[in-house]
Amino acid sequence: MHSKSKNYLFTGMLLLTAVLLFTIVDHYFHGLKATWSVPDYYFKDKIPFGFFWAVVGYLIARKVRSTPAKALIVSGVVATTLQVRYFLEGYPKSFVFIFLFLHFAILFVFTFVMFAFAKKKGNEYERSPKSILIAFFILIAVGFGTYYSVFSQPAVVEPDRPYRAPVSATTKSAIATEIVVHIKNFAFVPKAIAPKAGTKVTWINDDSAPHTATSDGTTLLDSGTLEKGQSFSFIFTKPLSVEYHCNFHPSMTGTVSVGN
Ligand SMILES: [Cu+2]
Repeated sequence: MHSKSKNYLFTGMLLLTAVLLFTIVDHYFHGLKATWSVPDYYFKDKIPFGFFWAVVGYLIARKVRSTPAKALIVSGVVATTLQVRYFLEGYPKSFVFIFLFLHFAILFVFTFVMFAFAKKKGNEYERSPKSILIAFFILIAVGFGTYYSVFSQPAVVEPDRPYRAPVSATTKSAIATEIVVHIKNFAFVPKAIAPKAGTKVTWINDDSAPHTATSDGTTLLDSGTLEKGQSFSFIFTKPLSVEYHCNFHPSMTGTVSVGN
């Protein structure tokens, strides 16, 4: 193989390793608090997205000799493009800025270590097959680490019962109808419902992150924390209109308009 293409292969593997390590750490931190939690697809998306922008950042930083400057450019490009995306998706500004800083800091550490390792292993344009082999094994190891820590979640136990216990004949006649609102991918589905008075509304959390269904400014509706698979039911007895949200994720909102 041509030494130049060998060098690109090596650099590509190092960048991918940095992105994978970053995803493991990121996954760990987002799991610490309910307010920091994000949908599961967030991590799956982050790897190709991060790798693409890391390559772009590297191409920009290629001519820079100093390792810190190189790491600064690559991590800056990845962290910025990541947050531009979340901003466009409607995440609150505070979330965007806090994570811009955190992602940048963590990425900087990883890319700095990677570039320092690459430099120590010899001239950047004469990569030996041995160092490519080492990088390859590190990449495989980190790849498996990412898979086990991020994608094979600690066997989240599916509720061993259906979401609702079978409704007995008497309850069934007492409750005219029931509407189910699923909480999925950080949204209430359907977002707006219009039940008749006397309807039972049930919220079911299908996400692995905890959520609530809490009315805005009133104490009418409050599900408390719903963990994965948990549900909350409420019977709306008279016509009214209520807006509600999730206490952990204020961008999650919904409406109930009860009619006659
Ligand atoms: Cu929520």
